[in-house]
Amino acid sequence: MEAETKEQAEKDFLPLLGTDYAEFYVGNAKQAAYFYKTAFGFQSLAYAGPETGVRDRASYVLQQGKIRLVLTSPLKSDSYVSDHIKKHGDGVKVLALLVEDAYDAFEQTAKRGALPYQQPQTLRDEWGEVKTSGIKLYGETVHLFIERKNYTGPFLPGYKVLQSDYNPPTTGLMYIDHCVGNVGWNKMNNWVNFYENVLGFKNILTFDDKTISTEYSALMSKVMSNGNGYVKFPINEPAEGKKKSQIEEYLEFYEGEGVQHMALATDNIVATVSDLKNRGVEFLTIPNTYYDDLISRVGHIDEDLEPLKQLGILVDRDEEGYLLQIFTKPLEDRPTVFFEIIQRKGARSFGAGNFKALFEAIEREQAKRGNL
Ligand code: TYF
Ligand code: FE
Repeated sequence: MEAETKEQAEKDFLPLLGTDYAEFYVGNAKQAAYFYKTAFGFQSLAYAGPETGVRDRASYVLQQGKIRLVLTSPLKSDSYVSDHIKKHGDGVKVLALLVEDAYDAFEQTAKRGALPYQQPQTLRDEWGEVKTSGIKLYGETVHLFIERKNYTGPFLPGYKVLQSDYNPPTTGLMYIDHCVGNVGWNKMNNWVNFYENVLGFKNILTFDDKTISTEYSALMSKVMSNGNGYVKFPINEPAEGKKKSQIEEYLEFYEGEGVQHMALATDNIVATVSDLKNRGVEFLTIPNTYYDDLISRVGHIDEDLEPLKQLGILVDRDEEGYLLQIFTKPLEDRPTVFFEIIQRKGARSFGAGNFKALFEAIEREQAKRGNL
């Protein structure tokens, strides 16, 4: 057998099978679960709290397609969850990644410089065992590694199936396409290096302050992807511009670095967004003039223009195809986390052609809040 090059030997040190779940720390998980079920069509999956022997918090696990959200609230003020909410408001604490081997994931990343968040442990219940470990990410956000190949339970040991009588229909959301982090001034490359060196990711796209129209926006962004492309984490940092960067506004109100948006994929964005709007989800609005030259800009698309225009859905094309996307307003009173709804039709990019229209829409919201 030929000798393996160093690169080949290194390349699969952290095989990721996908995103296992995203956990939000929120002030009132019961109400948050109601919101994500009612407005976004998530389904009740599991629960942990006093009724299941957990004394200090309540966690609701919701699912739609492959997307799992966990909503966790503290039951007392003296709690790491309370501390997190007091500082950041509702936000994403955990981005959990599905791995083959959670002990090895910890060892491999720790030896490459990851800061430990949770030592590897094995959790057991009547459905088998789950192995987990965790490392620190930007701000107070963390990555957990989840190994569940010997587990048949609803979620994790400690959780029980949650049978709810309230089950609004789904809205067609299928999987998490990407999760974007906002980091501090000049910190983007630190986190790019972290994803490259510690997790073995690659920088697949870069938007510098020249690519992004300088007139309107002031941010830089690099997209990090793992080897199989299942997991993508763009990183934004603020840049100096004429107006206050949307990233700066986030950092101010989140009181630190954290997850800015999660992009949720659908295979019928017109149906999904119509449904979400009818359920009260609020989206950023784009001027009608955006649609005047859309077809000359992106060429033929399968969708009728009129519903896209009615709903405010954006379209962009790259060498491989096109994508449709739209952004919700912030999901909290603090202008922090929001969702993107995305449908990919071949394109693997992130909608750079929409940045100007999108950032102008964000700036109109910033101005309403007095933060521009
Ligand atoms: O994830 C992306 O790159 C796109 C566009 O502050 C984007 O969704 C980039 C930066 C930003 C908001 C959206
Ligand atoms: Fe995005």
